[in-house]
Amino acid sequence: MKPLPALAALRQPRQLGIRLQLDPRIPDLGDEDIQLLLKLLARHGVLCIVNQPVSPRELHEFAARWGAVIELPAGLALANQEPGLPSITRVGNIRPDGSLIPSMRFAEYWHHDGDFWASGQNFILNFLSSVQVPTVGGHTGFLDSRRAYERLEEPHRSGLEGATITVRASQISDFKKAAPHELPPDVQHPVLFSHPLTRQLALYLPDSSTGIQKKDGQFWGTVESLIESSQQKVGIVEHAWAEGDLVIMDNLQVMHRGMGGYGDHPRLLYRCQARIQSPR
Ligand SMILES: O=C(O)CCC(=O)C(=O)O
Ligand SMILES: [Fe+2]
Repeated sequence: MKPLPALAALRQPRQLGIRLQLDPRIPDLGDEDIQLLLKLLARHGVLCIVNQPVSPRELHEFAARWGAVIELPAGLALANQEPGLPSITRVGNIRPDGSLIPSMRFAEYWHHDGDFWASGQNFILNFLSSVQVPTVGGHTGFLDSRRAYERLEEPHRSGLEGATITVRASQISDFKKAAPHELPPDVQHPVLFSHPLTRQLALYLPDSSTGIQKKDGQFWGTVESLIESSQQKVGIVEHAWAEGDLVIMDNLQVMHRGMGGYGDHPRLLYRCQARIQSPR
């Protein structure tokens, strides 16, 4: 899809992910531009702003205009953060000194970033800036969890009312090397929730081995089975990165995953996260 100017994109019907071409550089955007982008993000779930290479500092400052920037402990950030700027995680396989981390595998399963924070604290936006694109693989997948709710048939829909999923950070595979003090406590999320900006219902399907508990405490099924059936119904969008892409994603209405397949080809994305306080 050809990238659109932001105002034209506002007239587009909802679709998962939209490509934008912005004239000013990201650091030069005004407050009203950010408001417009937030509206677009609330509608489309993912924005890809093309041709916007940014430094780690610029990415941090841009994210800070949307919400409170999150600084993760190293053990929750691949132990590969930008030196002197721990809010920037270096996603991929390149260390700050340029050396390659062999056989890197990260986040190659469907998830919402921030699902280990308590409900109300998990409205997390990701800002991913593509620095180095591997010659093979390395795409990122997106799954529309709002549409997944809309496509949910009875009796599943009512069966999931009041259902919850427990997230144990210690069981998240990417956090296996985290020190115990870096791991947040267990949290429980409702599977059905109303998005704080759009008020649309969506599914929230965090990574959890404990499965989905119905309102009456009975086991509903595994999270993987609901993700799998959602994926079959709504499909996925696979983003093939170009250098300079700046992708913003709303972790409440979209799931994502690394699609892998880049072996030891160099791949680097800068990632920053900002928390939006949910309006009450
Ligand atoms: O590597 C990817 O494509 C996705 C990584 C990811 O899940 C993240 O940065 O939050
Ligand atoms: Fe992620």
